[in-house]
Amino acid sequence: MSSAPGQTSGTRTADPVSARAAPATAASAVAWMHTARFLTTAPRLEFLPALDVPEIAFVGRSNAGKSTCINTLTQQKRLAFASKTPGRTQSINLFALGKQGVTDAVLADLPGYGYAAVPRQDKERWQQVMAAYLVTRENLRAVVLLCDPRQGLTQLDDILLEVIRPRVEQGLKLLLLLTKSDKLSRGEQAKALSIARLQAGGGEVKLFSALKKQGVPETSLLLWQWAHPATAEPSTP
Ligand SMILES: Nc1nc2c(ncn2[C@@H]2O[C@H](COP(=O)(O)OP(=O)(O)OP(=O)(O)O)[C@@H](O)[C@H]2O)c(=O)[nH]1
Ligand SMILES: [Mg+2]
Repeated sequence: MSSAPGQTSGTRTADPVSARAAPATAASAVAWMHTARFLTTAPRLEFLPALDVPEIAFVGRSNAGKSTCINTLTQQKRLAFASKTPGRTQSINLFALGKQGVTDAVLADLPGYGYAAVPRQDKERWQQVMAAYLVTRENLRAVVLLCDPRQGLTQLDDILLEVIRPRVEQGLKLLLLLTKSDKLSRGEQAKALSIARLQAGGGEVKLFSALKKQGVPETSLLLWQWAHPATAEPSTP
């Protein structure tokens, strides 16, 4: 990655008119996702640039599949760093979305939590950074909480849900994404969905597989709608 922490590559943000112009079909949402490009990386919260476009954060346990999910949604092999080794993502990485180079939303890939081999001090530091990000990030529009349904929600996932609950009550969108669904039978998928719906506290729940591309159009469309609330809502006569 060539950019120094806190540095952003040149970006124009969308005016409300161009944001309204995009059609809301799954196919166009998938094409929108494909426009993703690296924006910046921040080792600490204070290096994150203030932005005025909607931001969608990908959070979850280390190894849950956050970076892989971003690469799959954006159809780019190595936009986000994915790895078999938990703890691969160490900084907050932002990716800009929008056609013709006009940024109308941003995806944030966050380091995972709960990886046992990370020293306790680092873990606690990161949990504080994460909580601060989720509570204070002004343009945060949606949180995608990724969870491997074979493990279910962990204690740290529950804490995260508690941290964001006040913002969810005020309109922050939440998607609980059940990753690696290719590892589950159809019956196990249905069971995982119904358990997760009880846990999601009114948030959306979807199955996702990077391997089988399950959930890609649905998730893309949902994120597009959340990033363009004025356009996505049915117009009143
Ligand atoms: N079978 C299968 N494996 C997956 C899927 N998504 C991710 N993986 C694998 O899970 C491992 C972790 O994926 P990452 O995307 O790096 O996970 P992460 O949540 O970004 O991890 P951290 O950066 O450590 O927080 C990798 O070996 C991926 O190949 C999936 O849909 N199916
Ligand atoms: Mg990662």
